[in-house]
Amino acid sequence: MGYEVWGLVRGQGNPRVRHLRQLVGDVRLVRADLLDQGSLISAVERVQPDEVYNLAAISYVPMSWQQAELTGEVTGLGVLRLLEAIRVCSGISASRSPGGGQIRFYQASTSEMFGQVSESPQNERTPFHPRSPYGVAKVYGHFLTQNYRESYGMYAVSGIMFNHESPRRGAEFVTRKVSLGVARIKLGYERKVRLGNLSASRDWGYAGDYVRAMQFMLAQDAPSDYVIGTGVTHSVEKLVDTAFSAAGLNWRDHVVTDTAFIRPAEVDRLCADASKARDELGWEPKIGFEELVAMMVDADTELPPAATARSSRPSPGNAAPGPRPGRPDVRPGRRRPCRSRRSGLPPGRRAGAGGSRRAGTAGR
Ligand code: G4F
Repeated sequence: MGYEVWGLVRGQGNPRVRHLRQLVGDVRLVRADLLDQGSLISAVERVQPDEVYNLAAISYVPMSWQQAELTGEVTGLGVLRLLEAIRVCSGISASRSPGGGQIRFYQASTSEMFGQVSESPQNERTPFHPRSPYGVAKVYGHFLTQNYRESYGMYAVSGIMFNHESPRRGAEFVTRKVSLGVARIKLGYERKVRLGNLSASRDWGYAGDYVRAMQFMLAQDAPSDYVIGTGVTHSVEKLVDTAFSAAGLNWRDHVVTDTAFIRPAEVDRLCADASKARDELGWEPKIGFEELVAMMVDADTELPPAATARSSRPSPGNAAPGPRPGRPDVRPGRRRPCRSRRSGLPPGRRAGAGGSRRAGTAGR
């Protein structure tokens, strides 16, 4: 694709490294940690990137109540350490030097910063009201990126990304939890999937489309922040209905609501106004909601049996830490014959990228 991509990995004997090598064998790896300033400076010195994409975070919102301080350190202060590493390695002094440095920086900001929204849809001028330690930490990273742009003239931008999904999504997030649940039920491994708030609404898009937007953002003449989303919002209940229908199942036979997954403070409804990205970047999403959900259900249905058969029971790591009043609502289920649907895209398709540049990505 014209890019030489480096990924940042942390920790001793990190088991994800082997998985990463299987998925994207051509990505080169460099060791560093967002908690360790010196290691980040060394990584930037070694790779000499043209572009740095900071996708690293403790990104599972319920986890941010359980480990609020660590979330602040990684998701918030990690942005500061990465920007400082770029600033130091670029030789940018403490005084403003417009256009200083060659390294372009992308920060993964999030629609969670809007939280309890004051207007809908949300655009780049919508005020922030985050509802979780994760959202608060992301607001810090967002404003810090803007501040380094204004203070040092660095090419540093934020993409305010609404929820973006794919067959590679972690199993703790609701889209993948549902697609895996559907696959397990369809294949006869399980009968139920336990979920929290079905009335929350999200603007869900395809991750590959959003990666394309990130690349466009770093290719502009002037740095600027952009909202990235589809402009179409659906409830969790609609997601569930669409996913079960794609497999020929009725969700009401299989979905159990469980207060363990209700959050202490919820973001009720998010919807993007991405008109700035459309007008200035020429960006538009290519994959719609139904196609995305069918892609994820298909991919999980075709996983090797060992992967699909794993238990999806709530664990301390994926249940919300909020109050747990009452008992779970458990409804009797029954099996239905299954219908298979193919999507036009291969599962896990990678986003396209052009040019001939070195990109470093930080993912946690
Ligand atoms: O899939 P979710 O966990 O995603 P959430 O909280 O919107 O955050 C994701 O998107 C953000 C925006 O891009 C990112 F910044 C963030 O890092 C992450 O990638 O939950 C979506 C909705 C919530 O309202 C939640 O309460 O689904 C509701 N939900 C209902 N039952 C559930 C469940 N969420 C999860 N994870 N598990 C459930 O059982």
